[in-house]
Amino acid sequence: MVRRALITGATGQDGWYLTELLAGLRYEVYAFVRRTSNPSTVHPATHAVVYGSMESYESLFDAVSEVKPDEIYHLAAQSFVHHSFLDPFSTFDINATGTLRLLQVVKRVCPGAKLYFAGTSEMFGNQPAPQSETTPFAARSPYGASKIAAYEHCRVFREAFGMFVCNGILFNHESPRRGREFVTRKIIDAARERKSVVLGNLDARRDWGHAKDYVHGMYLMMQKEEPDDYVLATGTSYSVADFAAAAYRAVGLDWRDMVNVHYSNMRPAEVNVLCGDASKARIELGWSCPNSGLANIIEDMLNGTS
Ligand code: G4F
Repeated sequence: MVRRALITGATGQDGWYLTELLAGLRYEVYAFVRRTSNPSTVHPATHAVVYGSMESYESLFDAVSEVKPDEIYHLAAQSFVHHSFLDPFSTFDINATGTLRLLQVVKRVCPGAKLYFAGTSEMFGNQPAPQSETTPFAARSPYGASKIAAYEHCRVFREAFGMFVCNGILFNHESPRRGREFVTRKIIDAARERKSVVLGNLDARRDWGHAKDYVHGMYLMMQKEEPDDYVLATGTSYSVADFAAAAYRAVGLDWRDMVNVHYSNMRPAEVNVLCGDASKARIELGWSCPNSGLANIIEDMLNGTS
């Protein structure tokens, strides 16, 4: 029996690597894509594209009815934290209400399907590190707040209706397919071209892993008998300055000559230190992150090999 996976947010970084992984495992992968998205970013191994948006209950209903997926990987989101301060309404509608629309559709159309929800370490805000599944949430951005609302709905549907819904709580993960608005890609693009870059807060610390490892973790969560919530993280954090220093060093330049700071790249509220404890995923899922590690991520992003 061929397994069918429906991926929302299939045109993003994680959608790309997840499609590659699932197609390699002989899944039929269906990409749920906004009509405005650039179709060229759908992985070539995609079985079929179904059009719709997280704002449209009807389009979700039609897509899920048509595909009848065994597994749904819900990655679609307004995922740029900075933008969420400027447009909290559409951030909430896409991320929180959109997830609720999908949950309701799955409940009505195929309640036996497994659903993965892309939660995030942004939900922890400034809680002390290391953050794990038992760390209380304390969002610092409309993005984080929208993801907490979605996470809670996923938990409620799991408990109230017995649906298989997993919440991944993923720390930052990068790759050559990372969007240009994120700090790692911004630094890497500048370093590769031997140009200077204008950044915001250099002191913020992030636990950066490689997207390839993290989509594998999503898949492992969905293979469990019982749904649960899992943190995926490397357990090591670096500052934005550390990342810039390492990236420019890799091309033979001194970051102190290349990095400038402008307040327009600062956020009204910052998450200062994210560093995750992924012990539960390592023990219960057998998850590991062999492609992660700062030097490997930087090399991969500079070379754009995967
Ligand atoms: O690369 P970032 O924009 O990623 P951020 O905000 O940590 O969010 C990413 O990871 C989350 C998981 O924790 C995801 F949920 C989310 O969707 C996204 O993938 O910023 C990283 C850090 C921040 O502290 C930011 O203030 O870098 C700092 N920073 C400094 N200068 C900058 C810049 N960020 C951006 N984007 N651009 C700058 O010029």
